[in-house]
Amino acid sequence: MATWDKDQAMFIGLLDKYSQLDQLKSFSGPDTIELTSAGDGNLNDVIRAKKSGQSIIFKRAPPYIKCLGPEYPLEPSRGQTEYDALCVFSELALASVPRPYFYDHESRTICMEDLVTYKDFRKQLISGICCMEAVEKLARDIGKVHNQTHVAKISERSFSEYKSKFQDTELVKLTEQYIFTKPFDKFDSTNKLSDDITSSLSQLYDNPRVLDVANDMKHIFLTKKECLVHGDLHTGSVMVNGADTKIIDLEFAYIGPAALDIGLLLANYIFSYYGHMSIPEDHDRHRKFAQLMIEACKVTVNKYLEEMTSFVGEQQTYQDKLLSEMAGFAGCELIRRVVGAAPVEDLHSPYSKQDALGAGVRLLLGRHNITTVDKLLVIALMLV
Ligand code: ADP
Ligand code: SR1
Ligand code: MG
Repeated sequence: MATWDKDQAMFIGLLDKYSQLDQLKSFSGPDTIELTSAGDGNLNDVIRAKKSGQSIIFKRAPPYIKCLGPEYPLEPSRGQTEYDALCVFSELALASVPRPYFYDHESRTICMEDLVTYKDFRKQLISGICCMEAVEKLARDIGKVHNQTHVAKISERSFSEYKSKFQDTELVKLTEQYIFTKPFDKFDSTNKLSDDITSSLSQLYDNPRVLDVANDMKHIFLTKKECLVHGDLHTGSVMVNGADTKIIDLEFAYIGPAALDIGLLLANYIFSYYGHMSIPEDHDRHRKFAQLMIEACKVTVNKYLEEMTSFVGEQQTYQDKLLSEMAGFAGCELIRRVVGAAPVEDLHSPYSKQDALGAGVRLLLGRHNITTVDKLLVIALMLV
C-alpha cells in the first residue's frame, strides 16, 4: 500500500492550521504522523493519518481522473462540493456520513472522521455479508435528505440556496459522459468491451429504442431539479459496520432528480445478485444470498418511500413516475458498469456480465411500464 511520507510536512502544516478544532486537538504539534492509504477510489487519494492512537482521513483530489490517468483532466476543487454535501447530509440525516472536520481551499484537501471500524459495502456484499437493517438505514438516510431538500417541501428561497451551493459541477458532466453517453457509443475509446460480452452487445448497440431511452434518462439527469442527491450512490460509496451505514464520496452531489440515487443503488444490488447467482461452488448458499439482494431492493424502495413523502402534482402519479425513473437510471448503471470505463468487482464472470447487461436493456425498454419495485425486479431479473 502506498504511503505519503513525502507529504508529512504538508499534512502537519494543515493540522497546525486547523488545530483550534476540538476533534483535531490530539494531532497538533510538530511530531510526525503516520500516513497510509485508506482505500482505492476511482478519482481521489484517500489518506489515513494516525497519531497517538487516533486517526483521521484526508481526501485529496488530483487534477485528473485517477482511474483513467493524467490525460483526462478533472477540476481539483471538487472537494468543496463533497465537504458542503457532507455538512448538509450530517445535519439532515444524523450520523449518515463521516463527520466533516474541514475543507482546505489552498491544498484542496478534505479532512473527516475516520470510519476505521467500517467496511466497504460492495466488498461485504461480494463476501456474502449483508445486514438488512443496514440496507434499511441507508435507504432511510437518502430519503431523509431528499425529503428535506425537496422543491415541493421547502421554501423557494431555501431551494435557491441549495441550487447555488450545489451547482452542476464538472462532476455532473463526468456522469453525463460516463453513465449516459460513452457507454452507449460503441466506438468510444474509454469503454472496456471485454471478449466475454461480445455476443451480447447487439441488444444494446443495434436497438435504437434502447439508445433513445438512455438519451431520455440523460435529459432527466441534466434537467430535473428536485432535491439534493448524492449523485454516485453505488455500493462502493457506502461503508458498513453491522447494522450501521455511512454514506461516503459525496463529490458528485448536485440538485437533480430524486430517482437517481435509488436507481443507482438498485442496480448495484442487482450486480450482487448476478455475481452470486453465477458462482457454481456452494451454489445453495450463493443463491440464498442472491435472494437476499432481491429483498434488499424491495426494502430499499419501501423504506425510502416512507421517508421521502414529498411530491409534485398528484401523489400516486408522482410516485409512479419516480419508480419508472428509478428503473431507467438503474438500467443505465447496469449497462455502463458492464461496457463502460468503470467496471465493478461483483461482476467477475462472463455470465454475470451478460446477465447484468440484459437486465439493463430490459429496464430501459420496459421503464414506462414500471411503477412498482416488484415489477422492476420481475423485468430486470426475469422472475416468474
Ligand atoms: P473516490 O472519490 O476516489 O471514489 P472514495 O471517497 O470512494 O474515493 O474513497 C475511496 C476509499 O477510501 C473507500 O472505498 C474507503 O475504503 C476509503 N475511505 C473513504 N472515506 C473514508 C473514511 N471517512 N473513513 C475510512 N475510510 C474511508
Ligand atoms: C471514469 S468514470 C469513474 C467513475 O468513478 C466514480 O465513482 C463514478 O462512479 C464515475 O462514474
Ligand atoms: Mg468512490
